[in-house]
Amino acid sequence: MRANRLPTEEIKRDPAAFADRVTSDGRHERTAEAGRFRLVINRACPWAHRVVMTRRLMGLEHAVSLAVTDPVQEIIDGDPHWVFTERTGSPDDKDPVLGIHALREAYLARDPDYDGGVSVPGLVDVPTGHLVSNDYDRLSVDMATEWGDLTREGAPDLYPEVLREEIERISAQIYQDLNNGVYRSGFAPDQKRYDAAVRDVFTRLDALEEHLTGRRYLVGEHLTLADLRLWATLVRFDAAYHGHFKCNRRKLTEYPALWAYARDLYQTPGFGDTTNLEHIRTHYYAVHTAINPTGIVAVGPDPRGWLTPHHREELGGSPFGEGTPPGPVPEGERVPPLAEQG
Ligand SMILES: N[C@@H](CCC(=O)N[C@@H](CS)C(=O)NCC(=O)O)C(=O)O
Repeated sequence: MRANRLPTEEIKRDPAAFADRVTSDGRHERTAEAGRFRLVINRACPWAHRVVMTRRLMGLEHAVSLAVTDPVQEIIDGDPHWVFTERTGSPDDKDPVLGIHALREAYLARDPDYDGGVSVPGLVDVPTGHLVSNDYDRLSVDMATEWGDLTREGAPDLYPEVLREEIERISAQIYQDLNNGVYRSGFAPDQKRYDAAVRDVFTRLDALEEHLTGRRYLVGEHLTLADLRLWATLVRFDAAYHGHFKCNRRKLTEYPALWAYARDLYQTPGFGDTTNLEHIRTHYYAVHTAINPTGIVAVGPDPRGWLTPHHREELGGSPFGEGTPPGPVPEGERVPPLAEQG
């Protein structure tokens, strides 16, 4: 997808360009090792956000460092590119660890002939500067299940064996209708495809509203990767998708159960503390000039509602199951206080 060109067909998603797997036993391409890899993200990107949440919930912050790109991509050779700037903590506009300005340099270090898209999240091998994987789904699943002793004591089981089938079933629906449905709506090339996409979005939200009315989490009694997947879209809904992607039949705040569910997670360590609503609004509205040619960033909504009581604990369940919440966000990774994100 080229976000600055007028859409002529339905949004297409290519398979990940690089998908080396990292596991503690090294049975695939790479072996998990503390300090070896750097995770490059953008705070606006929902696909990257899922990996950041997984990393934090699993306590992998000490093992995999984090590099945050500027919310506004830079046009390089006609295409928008993720870049490191002083605004997001990179002195001289270069990532201090990788020494690069644009993420695409890590793709080119891996394959000098690479001419495909460059996306976040990207896991980079620090010693060589090579991109290891931009497969956000696999990165999340592997961090949740394959990093063994590098994960923290008390890390939750986000992908329990017995629930995997159910997690995958609900995840496929959420991907099609919501995670990607909002993009299909926002980048629809014509009325017919917009109508179909936006119908999918709200049909799925209606179904999830019902599903979450009597239960605290999507699957089982505690947080799973399915919740991370849904929440990454919900937290962006009113700030970006409702206006910018024209998903405006209802706001998230008009769904009692979904809005309370979303607030419950926002207030759980790993969720709100990895979210930057200002980056979300700025990125979507400023970068997608094909659908918002002036680049004017919409002002709302007031973010403070995220901190209001949700009463979802009355439904039972516990966020971390047998595990415990993660500790404080490491210095240098903290997002600004919510009131300053408006
Ligand atoms: N690469 C994955 C998902 C990751 C993704 O789409 N990331 C977006 C940001 S939210 C990105 O980096 N897009 C490239 C661009 O905006 O130029 C896919 O397309 O299925």
